[in-house]
Amino acid sequence: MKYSFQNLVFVLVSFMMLTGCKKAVKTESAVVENYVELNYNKQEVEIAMRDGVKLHTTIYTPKDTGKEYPILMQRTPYSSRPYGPGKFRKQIGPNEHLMKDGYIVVYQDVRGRWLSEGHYENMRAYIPNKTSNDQVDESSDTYDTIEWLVNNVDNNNGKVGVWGISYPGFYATYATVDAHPALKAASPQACIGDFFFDDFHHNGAYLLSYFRATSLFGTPRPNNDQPIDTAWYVLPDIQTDDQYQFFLDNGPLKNLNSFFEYETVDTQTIRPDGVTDDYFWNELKDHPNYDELWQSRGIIQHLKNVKSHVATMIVGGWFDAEDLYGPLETYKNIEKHNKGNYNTMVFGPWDHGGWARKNPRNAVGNYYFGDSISLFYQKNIETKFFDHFLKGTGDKNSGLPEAYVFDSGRKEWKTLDTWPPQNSVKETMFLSENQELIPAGKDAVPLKFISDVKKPVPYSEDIKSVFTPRKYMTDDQRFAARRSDVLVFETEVLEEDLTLAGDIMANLKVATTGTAADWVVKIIDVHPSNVETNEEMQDHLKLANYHLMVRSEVLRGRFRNSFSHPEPFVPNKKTDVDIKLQDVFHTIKKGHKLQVQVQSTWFPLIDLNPQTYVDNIFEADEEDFKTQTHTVFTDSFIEFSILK
Ligand code: PG9
Repeated sequence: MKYSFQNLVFVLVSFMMLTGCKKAVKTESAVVENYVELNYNKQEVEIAMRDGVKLHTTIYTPKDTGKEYPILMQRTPYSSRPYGPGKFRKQIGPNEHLMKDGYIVVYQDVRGRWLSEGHYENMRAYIPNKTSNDQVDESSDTYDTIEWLVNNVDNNNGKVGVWGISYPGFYATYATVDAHPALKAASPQACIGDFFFDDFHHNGAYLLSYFRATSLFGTPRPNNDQPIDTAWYVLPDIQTDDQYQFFLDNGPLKNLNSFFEYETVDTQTIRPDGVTDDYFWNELKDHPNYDELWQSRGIIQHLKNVKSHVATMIVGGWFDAEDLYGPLETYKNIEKHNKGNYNTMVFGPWDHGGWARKNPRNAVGNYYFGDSISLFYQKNIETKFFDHFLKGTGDKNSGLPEAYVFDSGRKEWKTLDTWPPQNSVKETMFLSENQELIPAGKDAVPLKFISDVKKPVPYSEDIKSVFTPRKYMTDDQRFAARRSDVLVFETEVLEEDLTLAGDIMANLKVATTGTAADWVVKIIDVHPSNVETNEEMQDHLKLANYHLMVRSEVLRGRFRNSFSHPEPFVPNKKTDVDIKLQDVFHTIKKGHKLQVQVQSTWFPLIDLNPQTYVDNIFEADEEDFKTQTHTVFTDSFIEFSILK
């Protein structure tokens, strides 16, 4: 009797269920709940850095000691927990394929966080040309950790990979700077590049929507900064889901200071300098410009000499609200300054970290992009990358392309030899007084709108009290298009597909009756009326005529000429404001329209601009906030990167 494969699997699984066999079955099906405990040993060690500070490090090693394994490490400010014997993560490593293939997986609390000793510095500045062991940063901490691991962990094959999403992604990028020779693969994912352009600021505008996240990094540990295994910070609670009304009623940013005094946080910490305010809130409010504090902590500037023994795969989401600047600039700068390196990028239709999730249906907010996009990435891209460089599998060049990018309009993957694509060309479209986007500019007509500080433009119809904003990146923009303080410009219905592939430059010619203003540009794919609504859609919305936001960006107008040296506007003087919008890969299909919206408030995604110039908006008073009349001239133009 010939047993079919299915029968064999059925017999095997039945046998194991009958015998209560505990060893996890390595099938394609979902991994059993306690897979890690069944297949890995866990140890926790304190690894001494070159300055003597010990970092708490959790090491998962395969129980099968019959072979050697590469090491995959994540360094994190979010804790390497669970701590203590007998407590295991449900999944370890970047994805379950790698976990099941067998790797030594390491998680480390970075310096000054959780159970690691030392003092935490947000986005710790890199120290070039170190001359002594007391000069330490995340590069030296990573180097010292790798040195310890390869010399002390049993059954390791001497090859190390690092990965991380978001802040852990920043540490993965950092690992490539003055990299340890055993570091062979790094995958910074949604990696923070610079807090003045990622997360807490966009082009100098403060992301008020990050308000709650401030304490996460701002509160020093209690008992004078001693290692601790439980969360010590308290996220401020505004006690309402209506963030728009709360922050509008709250008025100037200075009224938020009280949320960051120590009496509201359950800790008796006295900072080393005796200051009792929240660290990070102080830094945000005392450094409104791109000064040495922010500049010194950006990692992008240090990617000029990444050793060629480190293969890099930068991963990001086209609809990532938190870190888009970081992964794009990380990929581009490694590519620009390290010509011989293996450096690739993967960008898909994901929000922050979406590629690491296992839900088979991939959507961002209201918008559905397809099934198993993340699962495809995990199995066929991420696993292939690490297996190749750490286990030597696959052909000589991993078989992966330079750019694995998803066209969010056509909803399909493309593999390209470069990013941006070689056949992507700049095309200019001008704004017109008839709300059109036209290929050739006409006379400069002033289009005016009232920017009312009492009625700022909401950043979404669906504003909730969030830790960080996410969903809005694909929100429908019809609600905004119908406001008199949002200027709308759009093409005719497209007679053929138009593929945006690369960055977008908005070259605005503006004026204001005031002396300060923010400028927001949104790029929108206007859907026709004959499209099927998908299940993710909010009840009151339909996909027919959906105004899908594809890209958006703000520039705080004072920084139009320099992020470090802000300038007021001269009232009523026509002024250039150029805004770079991050890369997109999106086909606006035939039958759709390309639309551009221009506005000056985006609340409370970003804080409200007083619209009268003050040196520091975090210190502005109620009377500084004034409604103004803004003007956009129709010789403003948008430079798109179009795939030919
Ligand atoms: N980049 C993300 C973040 C940083 C800081 C505050 C809140 C979020 C992240 O690490 O997830």
